[in-house]
Amino acid sequence: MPGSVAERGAFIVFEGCDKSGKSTQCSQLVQRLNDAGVKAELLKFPDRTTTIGKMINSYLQQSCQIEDHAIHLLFTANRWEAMPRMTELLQSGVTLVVDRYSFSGVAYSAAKPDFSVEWCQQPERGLLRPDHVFYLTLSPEVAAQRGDYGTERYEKKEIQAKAAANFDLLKDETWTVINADKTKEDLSTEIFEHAMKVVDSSKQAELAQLWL
Ligand code: 2DT
Ligand code: MG
Repeated sequence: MPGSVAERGAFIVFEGCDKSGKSTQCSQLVQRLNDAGVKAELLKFPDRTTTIGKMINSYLQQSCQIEDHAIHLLFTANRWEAMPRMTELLQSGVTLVVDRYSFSGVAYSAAKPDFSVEWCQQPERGLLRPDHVFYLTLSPEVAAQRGDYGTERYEKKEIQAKAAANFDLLKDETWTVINADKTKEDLSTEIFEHAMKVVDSSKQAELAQLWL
């Protein structure tokens, strides 16, 4: 079209506690978007494949200790190192579906004693701001039915409950809270329909920065 500027992709994030089905929903959304002719890629934080990500992986698997402030900053650095590539993909029209982001960074670190939400947000300031966040919540009953947590650090009821309370503090108008007690198929249809609207409304919008 003459005079039209290139359309960018949408930046869509999934947040929620463990076992909320985030990863499944992320993959299904990418699949459905691609099937609908929308170029989309799946990303995940922490990205355990980079040098920083490998340190985070060892920490989560409890094979090393890292001081609480230091690990918080490593999780953040793991996002900063991804910014150039994410910006390029979005600018080139690719929609990014991202499994966890800064909100997990803040929610889990601020669940530790003596950590404030504000302190945790500070190093995240200026990262790319998502166009939309799907926040998957799970009732404690359904969470219990889904079986035991794994053995990674943070996979404990008390920490998940504190993280959930912190997520609630971070919600804004760009979030949709989705009750994930429903079947996978119902959820995935609901999310896809909403995501298509986000893809549409993000095309001409400027990329923005988080918490500035
Ligand atoms: P996964 O189970 O999704 O791989 O997450 N976490 C995650 C943080 O503490 N800070 C962060 O910035 C991010 C992205 C949540 C592994 C765990 O890491 C936590 C669960
Ligand atoms: Mg996990």
